[in-house]
Amino acid sequence: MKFIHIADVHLGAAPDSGKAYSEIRPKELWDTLEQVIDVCEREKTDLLLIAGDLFHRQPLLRELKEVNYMFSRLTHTKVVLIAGNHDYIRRDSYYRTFQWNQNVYPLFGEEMEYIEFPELQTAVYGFSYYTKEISKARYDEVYACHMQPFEILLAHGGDEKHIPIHREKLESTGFDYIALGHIHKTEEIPETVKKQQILYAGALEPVDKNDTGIHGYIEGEINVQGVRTRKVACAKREYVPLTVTVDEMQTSGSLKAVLKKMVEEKGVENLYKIVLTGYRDADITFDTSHMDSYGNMIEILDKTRPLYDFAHLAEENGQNLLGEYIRMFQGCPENSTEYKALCAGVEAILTNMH
Ligand SMILES: [Mn+2]
Repeated sequence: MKFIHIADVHLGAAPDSGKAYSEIRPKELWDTLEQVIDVCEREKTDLLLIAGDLFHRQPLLRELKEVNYMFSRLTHTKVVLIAGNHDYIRRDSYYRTFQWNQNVYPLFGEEMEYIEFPELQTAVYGFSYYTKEISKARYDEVYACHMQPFEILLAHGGDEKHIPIHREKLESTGFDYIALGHIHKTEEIPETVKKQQILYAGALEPVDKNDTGIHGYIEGEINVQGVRTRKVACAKREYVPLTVTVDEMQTSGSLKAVLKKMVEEKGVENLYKIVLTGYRDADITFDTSHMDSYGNMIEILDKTRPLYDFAHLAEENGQNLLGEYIRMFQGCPENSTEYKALCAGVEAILTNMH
């Protein structure tokens, strides 16, 4: 039995609005889902498992029709999904009444239910969110009923307000595979075969600047030997954290050129979170509002410190406040709070003196 596990597609989200790429970003989320569906069709995947938050908010009727059309193109694959905390089954949710194509099996109950696929010797279990938050550890009480040789659980949550998950409890539930959703972060997963696997797919596409790393889906196969899984990257963009160390030769202009080159090397399609560190020339301040050459820098955090020659400054200002101030901090280590106070104070005094 071959499956593909995705989660947190967040259709309808518009990440980083106001940036150069943000207008096409909502469409990209749909395109990537379509790509996954193409893979299912090409590889004759038996089950497409969607572990919650297919939508970022309550789905519109036309969005459900579009998604259903995409699913209906699958000639072999069956689709099983649950609703997560973002697309929870609200009283007026279109999820309640929508007529899905016959190959789509929503597990939209508030209590645990399962669907059996005897031809695949597989049963898939799950329940959906009816509220935005569920603080009860509901997965602590679930178990496989052994209706079929292979049993899968779709589960969504893993933080305090969204069904806290205790891994050791999940391990004793008897499921062969637990397809998790909700945590967007992805981890490198080496290809493995185990009797049981419990995995987060991570967001299909990164939708928040904290969703760093390579995103995609999990491809798996279950047979009598166990569960084989492998992570497949397919997201169009990646949030890349970058730390750039400056030196006293750097000016705003030269730093902008350095950043531009780094972005070109790591991909102009990616999104960057930049931290500047190191010592800059004490006369220079970096104008970070004009450094985003490609419009893909989500944030630039300037943590650089001015490079003062404190000994020289103290000597030159033997008799005044500046000299006295510097001598007060004599010998403090460079990463201490005192050192920070020294730098900030010197900067303030110098600004006042000029
Ligand atoms: Mn979620």
